[in-house]
Amino acid sequence: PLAPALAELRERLSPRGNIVSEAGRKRTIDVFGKPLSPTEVVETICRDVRERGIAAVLDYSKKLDRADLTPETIRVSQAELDAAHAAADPAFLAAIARIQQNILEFQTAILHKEVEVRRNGVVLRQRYQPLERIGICVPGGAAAYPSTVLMTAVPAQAAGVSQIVVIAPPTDFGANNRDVLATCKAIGVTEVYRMGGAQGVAALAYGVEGIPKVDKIVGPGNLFVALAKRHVYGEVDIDSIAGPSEVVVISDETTRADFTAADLLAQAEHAPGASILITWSRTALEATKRELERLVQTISRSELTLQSLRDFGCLILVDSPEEACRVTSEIAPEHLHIATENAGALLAKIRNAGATFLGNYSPVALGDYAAGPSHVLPTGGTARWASGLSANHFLRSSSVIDYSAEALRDIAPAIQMLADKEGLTAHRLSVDLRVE
Ligand code: HSO
Ligand code: ZN
Repeated sequence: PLAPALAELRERLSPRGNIVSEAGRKRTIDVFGKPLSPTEVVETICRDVRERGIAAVLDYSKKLDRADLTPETIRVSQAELDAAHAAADPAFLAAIARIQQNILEFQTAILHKEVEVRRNGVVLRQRYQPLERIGICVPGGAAAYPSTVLMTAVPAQAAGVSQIVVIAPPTDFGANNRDVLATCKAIGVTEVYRMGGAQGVAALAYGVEGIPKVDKIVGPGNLFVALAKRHVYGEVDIDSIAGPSEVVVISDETTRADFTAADLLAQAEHAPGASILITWSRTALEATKRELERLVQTISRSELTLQSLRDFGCLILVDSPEEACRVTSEIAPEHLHIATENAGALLAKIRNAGATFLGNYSPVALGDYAAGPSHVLPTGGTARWASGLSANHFLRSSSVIDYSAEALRDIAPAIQMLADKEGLTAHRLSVDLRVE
């Protein structure tokens, strides 16, 4: 039976420590002299940053990230950004420029356009305006992610956001990383802070001395960043609560098994990352398994990747293409790669997926790094109701209503009827006076 099998799969695929897993919720951490849940730790930190401002941020940077910072050095200086950019390999900068162009082209094309509806004496409009100031969390734990700077900041630029703030932990993979800093400089992001975790999110949400508050916080992060974003939502907007990365690959006998194996390894390399193969071909399944065993020997993080595959990987044999689509839609994966013949026809049967990649020549890495849609995508089954980050998430819509006297007279009875039903006589009066 599909439902219980998928429930078990979902539980197994939600890696330990994740916000959505039992294990993640039960974990305790001792940073305040007693064991607290991750949520309690994050609430304590956020409250403290709200009350004590920059002093609290600096205290937590020291306590949790072992970084000795001052109100001056917490910001990456223009000189540091310039130096990182000047020292960068020109080929790296050329790649950044090319990718920036791809992202900008796609994100600009999908921007919501103003809509106007006109009929007798009535003008209705939907306006879209960019947010003014946004904050981007760039992770800095297991690897440096210049790609995340591109995949969050460039959509914001496409939307017309004027102030883009980047925060990254004070680590070699975070705000001290030259590739990350060179990328910021290359695309024109000049407000970069060395702060991560819950304290970084809280500083952005509430504002602290020298760092004005933002309107929205986006980007991935560890459990503490995720919980802090959830905590400050309402004070500011957020994109989503990101969990560990996942992929479902659907393959058949026309799929190159070595390609598929490499795609599954790429996901597992995020360690943890869930890599799932779904196929109705036993031959394809066996071939992928063989290629996984062969290729895992050749990659640099083979131990971590193998562990992630063991913990969160699976190969699923289904009866038919239809069942493959049903199972996939139930999983609602962050990434879906349909690597079969007639991939487009299968896509029509998929209900839920954050981003879909078609055919042998569209690996997920293409979307991770270069294609144009953002790689910040809904994880953990949230693709059922959430969308990947895009330029439109940096716009607000607001409506405009403009009626003539005649048009108001025409609709007045309907308004009066509803106002009477609700017993709101001043509402009724405001219309009566105008149509008398
Ligand atoms: N697969 C990650 C994005 C990423 N991959 C960054 C490599 N670098 C989440 O979609
Ligand atoms: Zn990736």
